[in-house]
Amino acid sequence: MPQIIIGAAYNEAAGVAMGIKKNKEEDAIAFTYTGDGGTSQGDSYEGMNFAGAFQVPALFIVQNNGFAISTPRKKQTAAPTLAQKAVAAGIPSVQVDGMDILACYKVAKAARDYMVAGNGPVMIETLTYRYGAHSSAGDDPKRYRTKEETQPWFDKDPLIRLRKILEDKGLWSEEQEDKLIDEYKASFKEAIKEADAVPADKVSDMLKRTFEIPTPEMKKEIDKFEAKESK
Ligand SMILES: Cc1ncc(C[n+]2csc(CCOP(=O)(O)OP(=O)(O)O)c2C)c(N)n1
Repeated sequence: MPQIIIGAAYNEAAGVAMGIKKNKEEDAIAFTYTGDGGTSQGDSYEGMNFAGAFQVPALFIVQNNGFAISTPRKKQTAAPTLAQKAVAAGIPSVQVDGMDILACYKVAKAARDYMVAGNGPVMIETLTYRYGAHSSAGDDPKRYRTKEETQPWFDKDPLIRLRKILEDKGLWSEEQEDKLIDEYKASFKEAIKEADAVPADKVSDMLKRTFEIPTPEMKKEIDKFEAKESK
């Protein structure tokens, strides 16, 4: 489930994991992602504390890409690593090269196996980098970082590294890649066509979906928009 309040998804994951434990759902875990900035927000500590206290199968993944929008990781916390924030909650944690797909897979699988066996929560900190802006709404990375700093990360691009490994093993070729790219381009075009064909949502419908029983203020808003939309 998407969560715009950064760090808050830690509480949701801990809650879902509690449900999994109570319902004795075998083979299930709850997992959530946040950025490095998410771990500077109080909710993430609460979520980890809850998960640790109740030993529920919640996997906390921190995508440490070095920046919370423009705030560098070093200015956000004095903690030498983000992974160690979990240690205080009694949660085992690990740092992994987030630019290495196979290393990430190995660590994630080990964490999942450990949790499914009933061992409680885990935290994984992936060390990575944000290539572009935080969002297209006014963030310009040129204002807070240099090309010299950025370039070494591009050289470690996980997709290029994985392609090299697969090619070395004879499992992938340029022809296969070209074919796949063509297939994706076609399905992308198709998806855009389908999305464009969906009728535009009405504001009143969006408001009606917000609460099962609208509050009096919401009801006024719905009436206002319905009056406008019927013109
Ligand atoms: C509680 C809360 N405070 C502030 C914001 C505004 N905000 C949105 S994203 C963000 C930074 C998030 O940093 P990080 O998790 O590292 O994401 P990244 O910049 O790497 O995309 C902030 C402060 C928010 N969404 N929620």
